[in-house]
Amino acid sequence: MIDVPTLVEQARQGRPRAVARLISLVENAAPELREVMAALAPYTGHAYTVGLTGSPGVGKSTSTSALVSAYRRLGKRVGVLAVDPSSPFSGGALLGDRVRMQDHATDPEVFIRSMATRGHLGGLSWAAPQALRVLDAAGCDVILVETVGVGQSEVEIAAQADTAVVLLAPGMGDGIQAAKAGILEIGDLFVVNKADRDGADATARELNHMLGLGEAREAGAWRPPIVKTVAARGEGVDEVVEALEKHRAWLEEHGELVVRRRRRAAQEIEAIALAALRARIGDLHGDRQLAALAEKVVAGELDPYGASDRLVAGLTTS
Ligand SMILES: Nc1nc2c(ncn2[C@@H]2O[C@H](COP(=O)(O)OP(=O)(O)OP(=O)(O)O)[C@@H](O)[C@H]2O)c(=O)[nH]1
Ligand SMILES: [Mg+2]
Repeated sequence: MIDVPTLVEQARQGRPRAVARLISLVENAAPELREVMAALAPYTGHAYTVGLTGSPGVGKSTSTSALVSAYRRLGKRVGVLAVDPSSPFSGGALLGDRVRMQDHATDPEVFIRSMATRGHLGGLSWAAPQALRVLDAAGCDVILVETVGVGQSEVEIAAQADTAVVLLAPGMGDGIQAAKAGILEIGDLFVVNKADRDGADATARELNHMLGLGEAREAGAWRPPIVKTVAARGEGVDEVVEALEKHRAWLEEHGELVVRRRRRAAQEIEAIALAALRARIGDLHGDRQLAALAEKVVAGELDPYGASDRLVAGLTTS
């Protein structure tokens, strides 16, 4: 038996084990989640979330770790959610499952968690926002979400943050790659990392050109800054924090913060509803009913819309 009220209370006090257990419930799509989320709801809405995305190897984890240090110097409690499509579930390790994060492994004001994307029951769009809720209720001032900028749902997770940071590195043909993946348009802030390497200035110029940053914009519009960093040495990271704070202030000033959060909540609700519907179709009809309908469709006795109507009608009448 899981004592949800006690777990939630401990998580609110920032106890790492309780936070880890709650996120495990999210990963496992545990039946207690409904109760957990209801209990957490009044304590959410405090954290500022920052999504970091970019091609594999551009330095997202290194930058995230450097940002954690920078925010810790400001006395902030920091959460990190690394959404990692390549690694299997780490199964509950809250701390230090990535080498780069070891620096923070013993800091009680830092919560680090990685989540695998593949094989998750409800999908990433279902799980990631709920993990964020746990970290938010645990009193994190800032939550950094690292996702690899490949795959639509990974990019979406970053885009749903209060501020989306797109990282690039010189000499990887990255500008073009990023444009293909469609991640440039989500950037509120661009970081050209590995500025210790040749070509950082050229990458920044190319980016500036591609984004049309030199062109005139509407008064009051946000103009995404480009910051050069050497994350491995912590260089430029304070400038990134400064740019993040500016964007956050802009969001608040223009009423955009609440707009973004409502949009994020709408997507979250939809993801949960879709998962629930899918589960209900499975429960009610099982494969048998679906197979019977498929048989009729193949035989030409029923069209797929009619078949779908029957499936959905069964959900609402019973
Ligand atoms: N020269 C240089 N190397 C860096 C810099 N930042 C990170 N690296 C190195 O780049 C490599 C990849 O860094 P990560 O932080 O793991 O990159 P990532 O984007 O998180 O990688 P994935 O999560 O695998 O997509 C590591 O070997 C880092 O040490 C930098 O500013 N300069
Ligand atoms: Mg990484």
